[in-house]
Amino acid sequence: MKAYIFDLDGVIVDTAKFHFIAWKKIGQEFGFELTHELNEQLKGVSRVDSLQKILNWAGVSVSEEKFDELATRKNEDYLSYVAQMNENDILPGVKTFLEQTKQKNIKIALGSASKNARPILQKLGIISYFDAIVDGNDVSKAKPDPEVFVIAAQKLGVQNEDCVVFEDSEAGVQAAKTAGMKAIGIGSADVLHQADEVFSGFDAILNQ
Ligand code: B16
Ligand code: MG
Repeated sequence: MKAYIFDLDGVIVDTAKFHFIAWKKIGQEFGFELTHELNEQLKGVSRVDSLQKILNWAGVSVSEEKFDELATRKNEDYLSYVAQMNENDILPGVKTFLEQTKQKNIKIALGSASKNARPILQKLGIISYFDAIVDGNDVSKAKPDPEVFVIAAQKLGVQNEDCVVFEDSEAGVQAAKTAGMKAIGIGSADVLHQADEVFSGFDAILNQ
């Protein structure tokens, strides 16, 4: 394998819990309680598509203006949690794994749906590991469409079949498989059944 493509939220850093808290608050404004189970369907999904799903679950429709206001407010709330993060919030084993990947001359890319990916990597002090970054600002089609990973492979100059994707979301695993890449699930095999292999985290990969 020539390249590793990493998802951000839930793989490199546990920002997934901040997305959950912020979306839960938005749902409550419409009397809807977001559960952990339904939240799985929001992982890896763009901000706009996530809000649309929540409004559908809540059984409400809003004006375009209100929709934009809700998406903006959710992001501001999310960023207030992100602002408190530092290097210690990088998930266990990730930095060592990135270091070992560099030493093996395997290329490294980020393939994230988040529009906040670059500032988060900067804040965590690990942006310099990445040979290419593709995030929510660079794609027109959200996961499970493979676009984000296909662009990452192109930017790295490698074939799709030479890439391994590390993903915590169902949508992301599906995107990787559609792109013809190997998908390593980070999380639970019950949720990520389409992945080629599933690990609880990078510590588990390093210890295998
Ligand atoms: P933002 P990933 C995804 O990031 C998250 O999993 C998903 O929950 C979020 O809605 C999406 O980014 C958009 O994030 O609001 O920051 O643009 O997992 O693809 O790294
Ligand atoms: Mg993710």
